Amino acid sequence: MFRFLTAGESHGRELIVVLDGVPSGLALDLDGVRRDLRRRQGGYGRGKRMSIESDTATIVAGIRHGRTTGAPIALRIENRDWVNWQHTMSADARIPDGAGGAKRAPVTRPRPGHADLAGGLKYGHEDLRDVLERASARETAARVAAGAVARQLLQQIGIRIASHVVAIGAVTIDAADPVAFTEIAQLPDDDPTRCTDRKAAAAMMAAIDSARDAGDTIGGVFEVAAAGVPPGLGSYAQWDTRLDGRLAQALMSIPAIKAVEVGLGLESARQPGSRVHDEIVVRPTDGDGGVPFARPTNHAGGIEGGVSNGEEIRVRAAMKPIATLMTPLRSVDIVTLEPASAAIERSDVCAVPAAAVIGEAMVALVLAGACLDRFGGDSIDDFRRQHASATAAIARRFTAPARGGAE
Ligand code: EPS
Repeated sequence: MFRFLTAGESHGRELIVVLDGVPSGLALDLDGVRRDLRRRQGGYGRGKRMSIESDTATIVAGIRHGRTTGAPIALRIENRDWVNWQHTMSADARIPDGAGGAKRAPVTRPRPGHADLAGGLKYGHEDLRDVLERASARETAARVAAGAVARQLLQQIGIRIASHVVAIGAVTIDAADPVAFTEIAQLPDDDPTRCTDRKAAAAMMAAIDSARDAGDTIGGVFEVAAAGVPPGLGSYAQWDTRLDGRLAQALMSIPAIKAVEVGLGLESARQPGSRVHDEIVVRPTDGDGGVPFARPTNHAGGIEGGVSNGEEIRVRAAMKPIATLMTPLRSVDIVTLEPASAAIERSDVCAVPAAAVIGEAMVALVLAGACLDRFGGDSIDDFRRQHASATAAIARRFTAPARGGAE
């Protein structure tokens, strides 16, 4: 079974991810992992923390001489900021906060919109730092490292994943049709907004500047696209095997995501069926090994009945504004029970471009799991062979000699 778990606090020593179920024999390109980690650190509106960190994954287990062995893969990402927090975050009962200098005050004024209050009520914490350290989006660096491995697995069977930002606050890209995959994939790694519409990108940066000037924060929407996805991933047979459901859960699990859309999404509720559903037309194959069907539109976002239909997968996620405001909202001190302004922690003004990269990782992880469910494979050669054979079997059904007759 393909699965992963992360551990680590925002200002702890390091983040760890264990990724289980990756076939043996995959040549892992660590530069690819580094590249995704660097992309996640970027984006206009990030705070000062990102100038401290320089995220790099170190392989701890599961790889020998550059290839996966089939054993669990463990990766660690150091928190460079740890040196400034080692007493506050010490695991050792004999080292109290303040042992190395000034003691950090406990966090007692929960930030509306953050996990602070709900987490404190649940786990009984008096210092809400015990909540925010793990609820922090810092954890997503570990997901991106795991996602980079999943991406490399998917590349073996021709699946590519890219993302772009479609809205920041009220600024939305000007595009009646979906932005082409090639255009999304061509965005430079260091693009500050990850937006393909240059005019909208400038307005997005201005909106982030205005939020910062007002001591406020701003959210937005990103889209993840996956090309080369074979038909037949996921299933309608059980609720928890539906691919759209699995993608929605994965995207919703990214901190601050409040809504997910597949394909036309919310708009499909406003339009009649004749405008929503993607017609099926005949495609001359000329022996190209593909299926003799085409879809002039892709409102379904590549998924019908919880099953991938061979079109590009298109999913969008809406991120709320970051919960730490430099001009804080009203809150209540959980110790004195007096009204108080919410705590101010160093934070980002906008992290939507970074969230788009995290969205790519989550989509890669879900698709890798769904591909392994469908094609199996203890080794990468098995995985590739079974993918090729399933693709050929679908095409064979529709070639002239087999059609209508017994095999
Ligand atoms: C975060 C607060 C900030 C962000 C952090 C998420 O961290 P700090 O409190 O250290 O300034 O930078 O995001 C990351 C560290 C990251 O790697 O994305 C929060 O409270 O969620």
